[in-house]
Amino acid sequence: MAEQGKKGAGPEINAHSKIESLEPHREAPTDATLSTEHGVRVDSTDDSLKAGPRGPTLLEDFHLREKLSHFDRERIPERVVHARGSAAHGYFQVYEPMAEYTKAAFLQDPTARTPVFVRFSTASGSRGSADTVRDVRGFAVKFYTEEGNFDLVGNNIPVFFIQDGIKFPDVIHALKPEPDREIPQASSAHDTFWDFISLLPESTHMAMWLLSDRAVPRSFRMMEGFGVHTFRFVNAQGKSRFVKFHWKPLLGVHSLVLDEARKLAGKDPDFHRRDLWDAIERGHHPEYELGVQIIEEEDEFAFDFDLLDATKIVPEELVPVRRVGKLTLNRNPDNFFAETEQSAFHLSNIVPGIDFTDDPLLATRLFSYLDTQVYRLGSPNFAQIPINRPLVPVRNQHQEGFMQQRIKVGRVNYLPNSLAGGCPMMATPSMGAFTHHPERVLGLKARERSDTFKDPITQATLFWNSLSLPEKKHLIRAARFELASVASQEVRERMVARLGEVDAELGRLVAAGVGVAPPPGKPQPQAPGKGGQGAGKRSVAVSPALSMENTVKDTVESRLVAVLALDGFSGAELAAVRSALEAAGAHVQVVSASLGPIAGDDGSTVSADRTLLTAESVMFDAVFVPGGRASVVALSAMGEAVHFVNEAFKHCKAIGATGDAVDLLASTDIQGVALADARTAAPLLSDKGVVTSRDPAGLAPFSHELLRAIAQHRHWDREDIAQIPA
Ligand code: HDD
Repeated sequence: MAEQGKKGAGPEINAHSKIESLEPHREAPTDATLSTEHGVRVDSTDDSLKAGPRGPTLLEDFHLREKLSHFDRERIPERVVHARGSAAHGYFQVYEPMAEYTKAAFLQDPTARTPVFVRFSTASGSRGSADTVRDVRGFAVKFYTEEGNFDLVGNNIPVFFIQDGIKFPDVIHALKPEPDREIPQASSAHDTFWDFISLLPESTHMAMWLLSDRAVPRSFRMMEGFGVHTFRFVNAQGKSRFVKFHWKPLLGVHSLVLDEARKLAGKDPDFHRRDLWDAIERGHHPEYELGVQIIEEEDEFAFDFDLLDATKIVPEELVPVRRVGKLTLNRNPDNFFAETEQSAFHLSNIVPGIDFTDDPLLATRLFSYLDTQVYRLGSPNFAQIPINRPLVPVRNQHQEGFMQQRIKVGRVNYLPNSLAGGCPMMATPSMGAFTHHPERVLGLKARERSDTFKDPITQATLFWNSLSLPEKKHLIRAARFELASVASQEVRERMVARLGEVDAELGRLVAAGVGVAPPPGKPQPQAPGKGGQGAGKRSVAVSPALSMENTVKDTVESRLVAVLALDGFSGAELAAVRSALEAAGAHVQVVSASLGPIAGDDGSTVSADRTLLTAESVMFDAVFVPGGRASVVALSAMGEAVHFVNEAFKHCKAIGATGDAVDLLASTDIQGVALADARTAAPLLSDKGVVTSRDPAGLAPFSHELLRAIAQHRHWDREDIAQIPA
């Protein structure tokens, strides 16, 4: 098995030069004169053509008319869901040939790099909505393979609200702003959403994920992705196996806290978009391993749930996730509209070696995505838009349509034909033709749901049971927040009752925060697989893989650290700690009273990157305050600086202070809470992620300890400290 967590395998390609040669349509406006769309050069774009300097403006002004009429048509419909998104280019590389399981060409050659375009998104908000709202995140990957495009259109949550796509419009209508008042934007915290969820038991498992920290990711770079449905792998011999797809971020899975996410939605609504863009520009290329869970066809009914039910996971403890390759995002789009906005993902974009199953949710998606692209992009020729074009030749008899880009030569546009020698010919499987897996089907036509789909609670309870204590507390808080935003007492009661079915204590604790009586709770004892399919089947009571507590916590790579400093800061302390942070891959920004140079106590200067007006603790992963008496005294007197530290503490982030700056902590609410003895002369103290040192010779161990605290991501043991008001 390939080594897991491989970083930066293989030589770097010059992504741009390669892509430019593949994509002649990518143009940069260098060395060019302004022209009309028809190539006529323009002498002025500042004044319209007038009869005399005071007008009137003449209709004859073709440049003016073209400019305005093009502008008037700049908007296209936003995506009906997942309208808010951000994307990046990159490549995928398999670790070892997967021929035993699939004949997909892009999964065979470890030396080959398959170009990809990945779009991350929120689901509910409109195109201009905030990034950090509580929501599922889209994780859509377009692989431009040598056999055509393969789109893996997943989410950062491994299950879905509904089992059958016929209910998709309903769940989205309930989630989106209410139709009479168009409120609230990008938020599930309202009556219609919880009304719907409380009436639809199958949504319980997904609702639990939505209430969990997974729904407020720290970064697109720090969340998992899931194909959700069970797909098939088919090998060259035609043998089929079931497969579940996963994306595992090498930086681990990390979240924001609720208060932070809500503040960011106002203070930096582009937080995730900016994070993705900046990380790539800084060379911190996001990396995710492709994981597969492979299940033999004989095991189709071995589990206490149905593999075709998209509201269920296959616990990793039952079927391990095998990491088979790596996705690296190394290039930002050149043009948001042309690439990110016009990208059109479609589950039917599939390549030989991968196939569908009878999951009824998947079946509906196979229709909906093509349909939505034709509407949104305005023409069946949307596949000719550069970002959607495969890298392999396209040959078919499709004709005409709006914005047809191809000029097809000749008079033969039908099959069969003899006048064009029978071209284009049919391909055989050995030539790479896609052949549908010959699955035997037999059934009576009916609008029905399988009995094996009728256990909405067991896996919701599994999820709950697998969370760490802090994660459980966060989920309860989130549920209280969501349901306390619901005016209807009846809806709150119904939803709390459902949570009580998941876990009696969960129901009781949420009830206590939303003004409803504690629910009777879950019937005890609960046999696995209540739907009748459970007995003797493979199941687990706890799945450690579901808890973010067990994620990667050994790296600070790309983490943002704020350094609070004013004139008089300790030059030696800032320099030593900064270089340790940067050597470990963190990105440091100096936050000061104003932009420009600030003077250290040793004659050194640093340049402030941000000011206390533009930078807030919610935008950073950690904060470090170097000593230097003048700097510390002035910072202690500045409300913004004290608030910065308090808020970072409230959000459980690593905080470091050296020398005199340990006294700054005494001006904050931290003193007496985490740092009872911070004012002692002890050389190095580290308590609940607050690291201090008064020892000028101890900067190396201090930096080491601070790095360790940052890598932990958050120090949840602080959360019960009520005194911090921020
Ligand atoms: Fe969907 C977009 C993910 C169920 C219909 N969906 C869309 C996107 C993602 C997902 C990531 C944005 C793609 C992009 O970045 O452009 N959707 C999912 C997942 C689902 C799911 C993981 C369940 C497993 N979706 C689903 C169903 C239907 C749709 C059941 C309809 C029957 N989804 C759409 C859509 C969208 C879309 C309306 C809107 C814009 C688009 O497709 O391109 O067709």
